Amino acid sequence: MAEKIILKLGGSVITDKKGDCKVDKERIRALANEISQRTDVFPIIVHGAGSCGHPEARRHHLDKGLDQTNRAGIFVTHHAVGRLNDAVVNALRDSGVESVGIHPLDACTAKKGRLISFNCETVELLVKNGIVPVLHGDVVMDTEQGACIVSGDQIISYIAGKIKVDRIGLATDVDGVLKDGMVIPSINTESAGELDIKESSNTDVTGGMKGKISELLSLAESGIESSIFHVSRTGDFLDGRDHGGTIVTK
Ligand code: IP8
Repeated sequence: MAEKIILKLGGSVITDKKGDCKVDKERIRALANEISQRTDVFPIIVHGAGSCGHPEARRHHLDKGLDQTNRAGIFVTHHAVGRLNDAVVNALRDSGVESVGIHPLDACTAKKGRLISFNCETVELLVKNGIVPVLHGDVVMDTEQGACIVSGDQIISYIAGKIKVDRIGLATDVDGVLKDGMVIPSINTESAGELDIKESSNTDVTGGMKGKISELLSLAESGIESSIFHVSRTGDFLDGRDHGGTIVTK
């Protein structure tokens, strides 16, 4: 039976972060092709927003919640990341991988920026029927602050708590978690505390690498490991080989 995995495609690897919703179609096509060649892994795909969502969310200050001035940001932000989601789904389908987009705005609610509901049964049933679900970071309605931005990393952490998966991998634009320019092969809560992990670019409303590590560490605390590696090593991760990146562990 194929291994069930969660594969996150970082926003910075599938968009040009300097552009305004500039989708990197070539990279997405290459990743879709890579995925289509594997029959022994079945992925649940989650992607970030990159330049299709972060600038919009920042512009409408949705990370601070909803008020009378920023309601249009819901549509604008969701529409931008939805465009990226369509590009990922279309590339997968063009490569022969049957897939469909699942949008957190439609499927989830949050409280103070944390997911409180998401019926993962749809994801499970899609997998059971051989259809790859493609989820993404999104704007989500929030019972306390009106709306919030939920990162793809938070989605991963939530899904992995509900659906049993064999492996979790995050393809990024860096080789892994770095210290003095070198990849740290594994980190846990204790060792991460000693590192100075920076929040990334100021358009990233979900905390960049710092936000990612904190989601993955809480997942690791519940016994679920994950891997962070350079996007060029995605094939190695899919095949279960050494990916040269960082394993986030308990
Ligand atoms: O790129 C952010 O998701 P991330 C989602 O995984 C939006 O942090 C809409 C900015």
